[in-house]
Amino acid sequence: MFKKLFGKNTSKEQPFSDESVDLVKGEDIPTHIAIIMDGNGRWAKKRSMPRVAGHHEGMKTIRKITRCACDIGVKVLTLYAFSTENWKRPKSEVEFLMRLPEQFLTSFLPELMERNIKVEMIGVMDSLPDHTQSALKKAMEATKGNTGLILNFAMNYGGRAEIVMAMQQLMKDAEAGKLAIDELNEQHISQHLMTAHLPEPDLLIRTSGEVRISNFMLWQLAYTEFWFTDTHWPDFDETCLKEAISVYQNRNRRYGGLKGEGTN
Ligand code: V07
Repeated sequence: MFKKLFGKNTSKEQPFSDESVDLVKGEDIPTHIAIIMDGNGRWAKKRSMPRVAGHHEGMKTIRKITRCACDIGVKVLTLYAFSTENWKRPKSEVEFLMRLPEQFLTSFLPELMERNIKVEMIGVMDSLPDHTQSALKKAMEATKGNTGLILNFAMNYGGRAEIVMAMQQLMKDAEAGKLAIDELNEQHISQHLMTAHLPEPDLLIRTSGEVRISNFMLWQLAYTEFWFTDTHWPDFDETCLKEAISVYQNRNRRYGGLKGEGTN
């Protein structure tokens, strides 16, 4: 029952066949995939390496998965890179993490341009270090004319904080007489989130065995399919991504086109 509900990775018991990977080539590719990239520290610990080595390796996985998502025809890839909770980590680790966007972009920006990928952010940029903010701004600026995959990084992001900010704006609108309280609806809230211009995620992936959403895109995940795997983020690869998409496609097939008609 649990496996049925959550599609937990069963690849150890049932080797994932090439035949099922082929499903990905068909129709019904998820438009928007969101990923909680967990397990970098655990990956490093297993190898007696410092946690930061896991983060560095995790960055390489982002490149691999971005390329793969782009090739498959995914339109939006949202990656949870830094949560509002992550500030509680040791100062040296936070400082290392804040250098990763610069490192990533220095080596990967040319390929992002070649592949017509647009970099976007959700989260509160203001409280990030200046050097991190400039790297992020530079990447967004350089790729703003690109029309392919949207690579959306969640940086200093928290789902509840995002909803609070939307509500603050809506209350200001109400106070200014621009919105009647009785007319407040779900669309108003969606349109005031940082993802207002994006479709909601079709598929959420979380790596490394934790089965929770940890304050990630709380509003936007209302109808999203969830897929959890025990694989640590640095070990996540193209086959894992295709397996997740294949599970998503099979679930959707089972709905028989009834999705959005009150069955979910
Ligand atoms: C971070 C590496 C991947 C695993 C998860 C946590 C550690 C890439 C970025 C990044 C962010 C914005 C951007 C370009 C790259 C990143 C942080 C952590 C904070 F425009 N990886 N990565 N940012 N990790």
